[in-house]
Amino acid sequence: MKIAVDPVFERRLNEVGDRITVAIDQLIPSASGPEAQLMRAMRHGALGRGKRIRPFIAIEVGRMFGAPEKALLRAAAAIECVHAYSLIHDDLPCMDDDDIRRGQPTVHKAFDEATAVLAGDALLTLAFEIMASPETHRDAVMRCRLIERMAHAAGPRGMVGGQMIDMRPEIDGEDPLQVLTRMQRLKTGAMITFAGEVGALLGGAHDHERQAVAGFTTDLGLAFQIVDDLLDVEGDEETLGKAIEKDKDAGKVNFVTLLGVEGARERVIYLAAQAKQHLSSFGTRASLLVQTVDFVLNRRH
Ligand code: GRG
Repeated sequence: MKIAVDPVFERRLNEVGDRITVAIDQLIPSASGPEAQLMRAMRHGALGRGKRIRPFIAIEVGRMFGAPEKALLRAAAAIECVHAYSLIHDDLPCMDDDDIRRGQPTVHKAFDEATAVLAGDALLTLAFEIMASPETHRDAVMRCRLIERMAHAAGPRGMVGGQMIDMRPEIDGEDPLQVLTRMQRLKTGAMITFAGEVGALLGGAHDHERQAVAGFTTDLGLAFQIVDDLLDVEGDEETLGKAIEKDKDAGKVNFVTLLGVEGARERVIYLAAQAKQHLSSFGTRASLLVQTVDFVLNRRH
């Protein structure tokens, strides 16, 4: 499964990641009063060493269709704020109860639980404020579209719905692989798919182009989750920046427990090839996105 990741791709991913970090830092308000702790907790949760893969997808899909850079950067920053919120809440004792995230104490450990809940809430609402601002796009119809799609991807029919299934899978009588695939599609897949959609919408892509991008992000999202499950058994905690064997310890079903390590690897390779196939009609314009697939396959954190 090892494919060398192009250094040009890595430099581009790092560049985008740095720009997103700076943008979010500037978008989180500064405060000196009693609410200053909230802003510190938001920065702690959002500015750590994340891969910024969702913003990268949004920006690179957008560039492929000639979308305006400022709109892309702000919308991508909003996506990363939603992601950061989800990680903060996912780490809480009432959910996954994790102490380490991105190689540093989780927000409720560095601060306290109430602050972590509020920091997550504030990042989520900040994301909508960013998307709704005329600074992101002058056309109100486009802004409404982005807001509606983001709410859909993050909400009950997307990430939050998937998290609920993850907490109470109720597999009785159903095919566990089907339940798991649906859960993943909502919990992890919806925001990855939304990232591609943002680039396509802001770039004015045609319907058939948007469908190709959606096919790519759907397969990539599933591959991403299966790799996450493989890293849970094969990764090391220091590189991952979080605890491993969490699913095993919690007695949870995941793609590796259902398919086995080899079966999971085969599934990832199949999905990766399919994800690349969706991009074939874009030719060399999609080469960075094609390399994103290899990056996801090779990721160690
Ligand atoms: C609590 C509302 C709510 C939702 C939680 C996305 C999510 C839903 C939880 C994240 C927990 C998790 C480990 C999910 C599996 C895959 C995944 C999304 C990993 C984290 O994303 P990365 O690898 O993280 O992109 P970085 O740190 O690189 O940004």
